[in-house]
Amino acid sequence: MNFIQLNVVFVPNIMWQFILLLLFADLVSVHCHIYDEAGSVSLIDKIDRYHRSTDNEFNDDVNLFDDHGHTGHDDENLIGTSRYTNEWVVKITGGAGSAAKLAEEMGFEINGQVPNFPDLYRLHKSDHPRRGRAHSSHLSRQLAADVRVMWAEQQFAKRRQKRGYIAADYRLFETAVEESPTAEEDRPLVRVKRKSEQDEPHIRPKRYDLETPSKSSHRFNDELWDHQWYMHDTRTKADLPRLDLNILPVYDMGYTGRGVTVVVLDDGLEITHTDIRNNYNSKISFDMNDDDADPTPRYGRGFFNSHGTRCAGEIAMEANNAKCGVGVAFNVSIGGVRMLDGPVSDRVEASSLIYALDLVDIYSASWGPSDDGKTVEGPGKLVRQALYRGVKEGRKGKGAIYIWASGNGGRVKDNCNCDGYVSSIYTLSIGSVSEQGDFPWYGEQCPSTMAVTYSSGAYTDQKIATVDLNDTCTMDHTGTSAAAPLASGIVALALEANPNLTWRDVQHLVTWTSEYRPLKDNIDWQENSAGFRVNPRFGFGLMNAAKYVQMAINWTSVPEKSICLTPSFNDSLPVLFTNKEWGIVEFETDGCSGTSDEVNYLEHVEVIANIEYPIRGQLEIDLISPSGTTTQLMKQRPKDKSKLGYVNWPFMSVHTWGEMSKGRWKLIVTDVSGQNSSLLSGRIVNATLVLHGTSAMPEYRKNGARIYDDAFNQLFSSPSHPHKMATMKSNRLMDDDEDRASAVDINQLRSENPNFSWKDLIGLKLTRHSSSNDYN
Ligand SMILES: [Ca+2]
Ligand SMILES: [Ca+2]
Ligand SMILES: [Ca+2]
Ligand SMILES: [Ca+2]
Repeated sequence: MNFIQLNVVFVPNIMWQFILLLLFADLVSVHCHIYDEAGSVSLIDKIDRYHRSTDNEFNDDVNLFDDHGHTGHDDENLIGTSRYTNEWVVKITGGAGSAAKLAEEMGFEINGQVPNFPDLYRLHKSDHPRRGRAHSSHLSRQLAADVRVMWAEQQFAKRRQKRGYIAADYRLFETAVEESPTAEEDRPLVRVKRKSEQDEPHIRPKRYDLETPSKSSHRFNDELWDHQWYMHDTRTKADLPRLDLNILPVYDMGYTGRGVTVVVLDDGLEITHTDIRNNYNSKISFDMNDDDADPTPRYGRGFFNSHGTRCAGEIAMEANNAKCGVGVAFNVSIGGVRMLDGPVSDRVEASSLIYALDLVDIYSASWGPSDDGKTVEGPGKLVRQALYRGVKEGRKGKGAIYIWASGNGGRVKDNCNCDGYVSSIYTLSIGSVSEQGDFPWYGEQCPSTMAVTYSSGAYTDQKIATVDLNDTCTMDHTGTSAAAPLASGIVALALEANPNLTWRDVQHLVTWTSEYRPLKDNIDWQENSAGFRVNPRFGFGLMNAAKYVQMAINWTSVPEKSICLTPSFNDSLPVLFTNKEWGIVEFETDGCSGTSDEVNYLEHVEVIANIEYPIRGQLEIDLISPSGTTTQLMKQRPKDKSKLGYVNWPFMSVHTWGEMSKGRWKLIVTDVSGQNSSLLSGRIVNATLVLHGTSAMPEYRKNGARIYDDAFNQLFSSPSHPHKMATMKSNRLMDDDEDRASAVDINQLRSENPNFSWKDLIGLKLTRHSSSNDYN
């Protein structure tokens, strides 16, 4: 496509952007409040409106229909296809009576109010196809033209992918089952038992190990407990890589999730499961797909619709009942909202995200737009409102916690910053790390990821144990789907310890307590100028439950947040660039100093940009902060050949967390295709830097920058067992002084043995964890 064509395509947008930009310039200079039909709206709402006032999603949805149109090859992963439904969501003034009258006059049936959204009603057109390819814009226009209607939007079914079942991994798994004598049944539990017989002699702790609290095989009688490697330290030697999330000390502190409510938004929840039923809370559960109170999944062959139940089990399996395993927060109150097993529209997602908002502490979501490496999709109008309402009104104003799986598109080099659910500042997005401490093959990179928990990795790596449908258990839950619920469980433990944590405290705690050390052998770690170590694969690192909860107990809430908007510094927008020469936009900011929007200490940073280019996936976008931290906002996505560019897309980063906002920021857009052929050119039409943070320094940072030590890799010690501290100390000395000559290179081991597993590491000394002082 040549440049002239591009211009034609984008002219309306450019005009529109220009208007918005003017509006923003005005806002920034006078810091005024604006008003809409709902009354007073503050600047923060304005940001939200800015995000949601784009026609970007619409373009991309069109793109989904017309460009990609991939269907069916992995049907089990794809929930619905993109189609317009016969439902309109309409904002109507004058109450229910007025809405009913309007519906009747216009030939619609009214299907009630959208719960939790004042003045929003669901209208159905029964003589209209339930699913149609085309947008019936004439009907939308007809509705919108009525004086009682503020806006009307036809709902369409989005593609939604569960982030658990990964095609390649899955095929391997099926092959393995076929070869086994019990192939006729895909009941993983059968395999579990056989595996456990085989492996037990190797992992049974030695006697002296049992004296340390971390050797906890006998703590619970649950059948999968010994296989929940990510929950208790199964090492038999102190110098092996640590394989757990440090959860047991939290139980020793007395926290098990009691009184905290967590809802899993997914394809249903088997509420009668022996290991779930005692923790099940019907008040926070609902079935959006069938509009009833019972979220029980629709049963089918094999793993069909087991995803939500599996995710819920990781959080809420009952402890010590000899059934399946132990949930991270095993006394938590668990709910399920069934919403993935049917057309997933903006309305369905939004209603789910604030379902029982007055009762729910944590919403856990392990799904999202297709991880196909070419989709750019963010939340629709209602979901943006729902997330915003969630953090503002949830938990009596402290904010609901949204925990999101970062995506499984690593195989196709997808980038989680192309998923607006994950990159939203309101969601705490969680990626995976394998038991080897490696970034898994399915993992997606992006600087909005906050942390990782353990999950599946290479085929030989262990997976996650949890419940399965029909009152069974499994050890084969995988992907970032399995990682996010572990984080939900950890945050639930912290909310029991300190119910006053705000949604932002929960994120700050992640930055302050996640572990860099177990992941340090991976590339691309950097320390930002505030002393936080960050990585586009792992965020701030591996979650450390005990440290998280311990810090949470005496936590001082972070100051109120503010938002400082900075339009680009360049006089001469748009900035042109080609595949031979990059484009740069600069932002000069004083952090809105002296105003109510003052931001000195950064939290999230967003760049909302309009970038035109003939091949979207060839663009890499970097942001350089005033203190020199470079954040890769977008990496190359070879599969993304879209000509649409990025339209008002918010690129989010947490890599400058804690840094000072003031000074000059640089945005650099580069074509990385290395094409020598014909000249390709594009334009950065506009870009706005959005700085989120506080004017005062959060309390927890006042004693200096974060100290990264090796404590996490030591054998466990807890305050209730002070005599174990000595052991830890001596372990540390051993680590430092160990004869490194005999150490083994883990990568070499792996290359020599294709069936290499973590169990092969037992008894070996490894080079990868022997150099402990490189940062101290
Ligand atoms: Ca139902
Ligand atoms: Ca159990
Ligand atoms: Ca993705
Ligand atoms: Ca997020």
